[in-house]
Amino acid sequence: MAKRSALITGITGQDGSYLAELLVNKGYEVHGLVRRTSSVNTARIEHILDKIQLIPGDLTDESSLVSAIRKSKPDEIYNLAAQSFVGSSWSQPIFTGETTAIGVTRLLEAIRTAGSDARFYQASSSEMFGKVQATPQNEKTPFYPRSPYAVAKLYGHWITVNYRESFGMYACSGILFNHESPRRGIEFVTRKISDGVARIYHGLQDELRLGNLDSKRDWGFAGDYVEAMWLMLQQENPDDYVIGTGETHSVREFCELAFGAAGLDWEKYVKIDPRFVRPAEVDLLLGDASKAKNVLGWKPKVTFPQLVKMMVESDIELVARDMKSKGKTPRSE
Ligand code: NAP
Ligand code: F7E
Repeated sequence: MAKRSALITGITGQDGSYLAELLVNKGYEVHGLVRRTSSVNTARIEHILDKIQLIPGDLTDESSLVSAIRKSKPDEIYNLAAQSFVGSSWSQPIFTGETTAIGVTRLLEAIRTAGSDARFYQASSSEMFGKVQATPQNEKTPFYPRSPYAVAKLYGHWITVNYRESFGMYACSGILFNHESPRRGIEFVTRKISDGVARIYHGLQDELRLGNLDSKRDWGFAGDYVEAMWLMLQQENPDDYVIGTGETHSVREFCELAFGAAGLDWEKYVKIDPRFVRPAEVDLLLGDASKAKNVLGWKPKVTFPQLVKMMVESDIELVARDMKSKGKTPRSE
């Protein structure tokens, strides 16, 4: 039987790297769309570069998307590419809209132009619930986006639903709550904390500046969440699913556990800095993933304490390696 082919946009990102690993292990021919950058940014997929194929392209350039689809002939397309940092979406609202919102339509149109019958996954977000109208949030909860990023994701969600209903496409929107890992971008709060803890542990800095410690998130492990993406495209019918752990924790709790994992007291090091407080906040997110559990048979494996520990241990090791490479001595044990 011919190998199944998948095209992943955003393959250089956190989720793209885990999804590529998952699909390679399942025997897929994996293609990844990569945009032109002035320096190499394939660190997260370095270890599987010989098992995947990279295709140049950008969500702002539809012709490159048509070419990528013609070249990869995918059975499944995972649209993970986006300007994904909520904080930057206020300073770059138009770019965020171009990529995170209209980029979805460009990709859906490219599928039609290329005459492809690939199944389509759209990376939607719990940020769409924003100022939450009910708790916990499920597929029926009304949306109330609170940032240019969330507004853009809401457009991406509805255009996916609309192309499914208009053209009969197998298109799914996965409404994923926050998911983290040692590969998380450094600007997101969890990784900022685990990296900060590691630097403090090794004596490289003596404080960590953060914004709102009261906001609460439903944090899971990215490796568990890419499994749900794949499952959504293996069903008889396309549908939308909420993916979360069903637990919520504050940024403060994350700090407590993360500093604690390194034997440190967070209150001695964390300082509040208004620069990191957002113009509009999402106070509380808590996912109800019952539908995914019942229909897809999905549930998360990594617990919140395990996630925090995994991230802190990884950063302590990463910072130590970096120090050694610069001739500095990291703290031992
Ligand atoms: P990420 O680490 O920020 O990765 C984003 C990816 O998109 C990168 O590969 C980036 O490429 C690529 N990209 C950005 N602009 C592009 C463009 N114009 N054309 C082509 N590629 C472009 O994000 P992530 O955490 O893996 O998240 C994956 C997706 O899920 C995103 O759409 C995000 O918004 C969504 N999501 C994430 C979460 C979460 O908690 N992680 C939750 C819900 C939804 P470069 O490497 O070149 O920058
Ligand atoms: O913020 C608060 C901040 O940037 C989490 C993206 O993957 O998940 C992510 O979006 C919370 C917010 O993630 C700092 O105000 C406090 O309340 O880690 P974050 P996010 O905004 O929840 C969703 C589901 C996505 O879809 C997005 O793509 O932490 N916070 N102090 C801080 N946040 C940051 N970044 N930095 C701080 O210093």
